[in-house]
Amino acid sequence: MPRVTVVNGYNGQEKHIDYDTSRPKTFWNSCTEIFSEDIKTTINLAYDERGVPIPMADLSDLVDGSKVYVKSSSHYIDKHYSRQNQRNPENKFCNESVRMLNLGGIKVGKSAIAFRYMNDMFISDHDATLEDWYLNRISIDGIKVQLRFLDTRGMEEYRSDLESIIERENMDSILLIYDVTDNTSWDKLEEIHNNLQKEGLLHDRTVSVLGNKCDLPHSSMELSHQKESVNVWSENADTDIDFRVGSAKSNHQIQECFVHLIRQKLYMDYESIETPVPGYCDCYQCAIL
Ligand SMILES: Nc1nc2c(ncn2[C@@H]2O[C@H](COP(=O)(O)OP(=O)(O)O)[C@@H](O)[C@H]2O)c(=O)[nH]1
Ligand SMILES: [Mg+2]
Repeated sequence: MPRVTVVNGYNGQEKHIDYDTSRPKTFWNSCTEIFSEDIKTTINLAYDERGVPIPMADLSDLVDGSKVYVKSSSHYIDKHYSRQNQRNPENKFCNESVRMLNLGGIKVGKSAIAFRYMNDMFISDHDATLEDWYLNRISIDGIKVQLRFLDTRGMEEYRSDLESIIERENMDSILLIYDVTDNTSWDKLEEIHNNLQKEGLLHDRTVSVLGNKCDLPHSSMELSHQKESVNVWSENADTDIDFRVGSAKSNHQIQECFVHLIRQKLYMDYESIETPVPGYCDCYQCAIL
């Protein structure tokens, strides 16, 4: 029986189940049971790391180490969004909006990563002087999200104007990028991180680190050192900073990295959705006058 990591799709909490793939229906029972304290309703929705629904028939393909995000269509948070869609059909593509920017040294692949995620293509020669806004509409775990993304020019020196951009543009999320084949780009990223931390700009924002160009030869010893450092950043900031390596060229972990950051923001938004009081009728068409 494969050991599957199941993730609470409302707050990111992870648990594990040993799941008999020859009986896919038992997947829902195991998840409902393991999350009964937190989710409280019957689990019947599953999504992959990219936020894409996993059809019931594909549950039997899960293998050891698979990661599945689970939810319940009768949970009050999902009901909140489906009511929102019914009330505002014209608004149906943006239940939530996320504003994000990338930061990192020059030539680490910031533009290549943005272009790969937004257009699913690798372009090897971006204009280094451009600063581009991207707009994308995506569905993650059944929630329609509008993503506004700023591809910054990058930095030889730390640019203090970025601090005002982060605040002025109300950025929710920061994607910190370096090049795993170039140690000086890691030093640059550390400097950027330390400045953001000092200015209090990491507070209340979701942050991830992506080591790009993993399709090229690189040192695994350096990687484990960099991963350690990000763990320390997480501890100091008292929040989870995701660390992963990927490649804009081979399209490794790019979508997963963006979706992870967006999910963290969604989890923060879910906290502001009111829990219905027991006995409350959440059918919006009826009103007791
Ligand atoms: N091998 C490899 N090259 C990459 C990758 N991402 C970007 N590059 C190359 O790195 C250079 C700088 O990329 P660019 O996106 O302009 O970097 P930026 O200055 O951070 O925006 C370009 O020559 C890209 O072709 C990758 O994942 N793998
Ligand atoms: Mg660029």
